[in-house]
Amino acid sequence: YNDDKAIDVENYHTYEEVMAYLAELASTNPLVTTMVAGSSIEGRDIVQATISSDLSANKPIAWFDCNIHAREWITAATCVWIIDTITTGYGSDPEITALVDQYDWKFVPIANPDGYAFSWTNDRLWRKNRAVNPGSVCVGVDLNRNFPVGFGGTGSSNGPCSETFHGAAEFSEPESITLKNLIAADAGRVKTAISMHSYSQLWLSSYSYSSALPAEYPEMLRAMRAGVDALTATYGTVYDYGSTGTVLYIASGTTTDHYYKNEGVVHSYTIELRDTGLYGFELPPRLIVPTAIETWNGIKAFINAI
Ligand code: ING
Ligand code: ZN
Repeated sequence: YNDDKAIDVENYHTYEEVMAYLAELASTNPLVTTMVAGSSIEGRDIVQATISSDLSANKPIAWFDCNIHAREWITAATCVWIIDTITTGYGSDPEITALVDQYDWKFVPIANPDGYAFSWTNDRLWRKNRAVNPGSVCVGVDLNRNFPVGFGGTGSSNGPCSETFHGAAEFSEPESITLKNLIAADAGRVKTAISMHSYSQLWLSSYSYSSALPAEYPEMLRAMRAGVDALTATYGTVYDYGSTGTVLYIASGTTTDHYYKNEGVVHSYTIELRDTGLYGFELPPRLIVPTAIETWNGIKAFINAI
């Protein structure tokens, strides 16, 4: 790999390594700025990286949260790979140059730093954050059940020992407040907000808290189809797409419903990356680059379609 970089983007990296990569990028590449958007329960920085060719232009934004679930390592790896590809390609790759001239690109590569760190050191399959739950021996809140739309409803649990524990109240967790604040800070400019998850190979829209369909669903379907068609055209990886409540299952209190329903981001999606269960959350490193390439091809086609 390129020795000039703090990390090799074709491998998985610890929280500290990813943060070092982002810091180095911000200090060496004029397109990149980083900000500490918030702190986790255990005091780790939640960092947003922005790629912009002109911050003063207030362009529309393509926004991504990655690794809100600790064990879904392919999501941070894919977001880092995309950051690397955009920053490397700007000025030489015409399609990337056009996409950066048209949009500001913002990424929260590790939205759940404590859970991510814990999944490296203690439990590879940890999902939640690392909140201490009063009155329970069980740790952690499912951050993707801690948002307000349908909070506490179907597909979430009020038991702190559950993998889908919604927390004591909506926005009880600093990690979910941080994402909420980032989207709200760019209100009116966020053209698309995408939450990266794994695994299942799905491109999902609202609603997730019910099987009802949003008013803009035909437009969402058209955009998702454009993304999935280009993704699949890359290596033949099969994806399904549609509303979360009809394609996957009902889940209340999710990011995607919040960005759509409360922040007015029509093109709000969850992408469930590879695979369909052979390796599951423990996708081997050799599959990072193919996963990232096909996902990026899908995102490019999707964004050119909206
Ligand atoms: N899947 C998501 C989860 O939080 C999901 C599925 C997506 C639910 C979008 C709701 C909205 O359960 C994983 N793998 O985390
Ligand atoms: Zn997930």
